[in-house]
Amino acid sequence: MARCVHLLSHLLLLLAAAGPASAATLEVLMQQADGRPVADAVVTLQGPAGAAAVVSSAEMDQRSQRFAPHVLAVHTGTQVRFPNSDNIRHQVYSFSTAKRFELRLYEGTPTAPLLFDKPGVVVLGCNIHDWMLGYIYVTDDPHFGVSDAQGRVRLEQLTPGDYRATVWHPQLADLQPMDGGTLHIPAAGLSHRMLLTLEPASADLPPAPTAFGDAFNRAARETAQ
Ligand SMILES: [Cu+2]
Repeated sequence: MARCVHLLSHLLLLLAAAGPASAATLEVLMQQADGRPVADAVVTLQGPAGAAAVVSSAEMDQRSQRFAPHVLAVHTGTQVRFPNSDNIRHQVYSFSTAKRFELRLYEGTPTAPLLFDKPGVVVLGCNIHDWMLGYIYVTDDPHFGVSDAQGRVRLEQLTPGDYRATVWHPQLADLQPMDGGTLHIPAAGLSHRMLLTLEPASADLPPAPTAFGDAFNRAARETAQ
């Protein structure tokens, strides 16, 4: 009996030691078929129960007349602040069913953040600057991340096991999420490459100064006459 208890305590010690060390890391590389990295791709994971990286607040800034970040991923129930780092006014709105809103002309950060309480894609625009386009991807999945300029997403503190991956990017057909398949993530972690087929991007940059365009169009009209 004493021996049995001794074995059991030994086993418990081993399990305790394995606890934190068994948190695995997933590294995803998002690429197009030709090898170009895909930035701003969201990957979300559903999987075995474990510590979920639920963040309850986030920020969608406006800098140089663009949304920053271009794509923000948040968990359902997150409060999002909309600071304005530009010294001009913006009027941010969305007609998306997951979150319909309009922030009246403002400078600086509106006092109250907005609650994103439904999963889905929220397309952001600005009434003043037509080219401004941003996205908030709201997910029920406990683990998620957005790829950087090199196409990399890193998800840490995952319980080893099988996960169901979902991928989203603003240039996927019809703005629909894509099934990312099942990923078996061992305790040692996993590096995984995902291929995305993207539609052409719509510009989210300010239009080029029009002086040249106007002169060009005038010259073209005159030539045509
Ligand atoms: Cu604006």
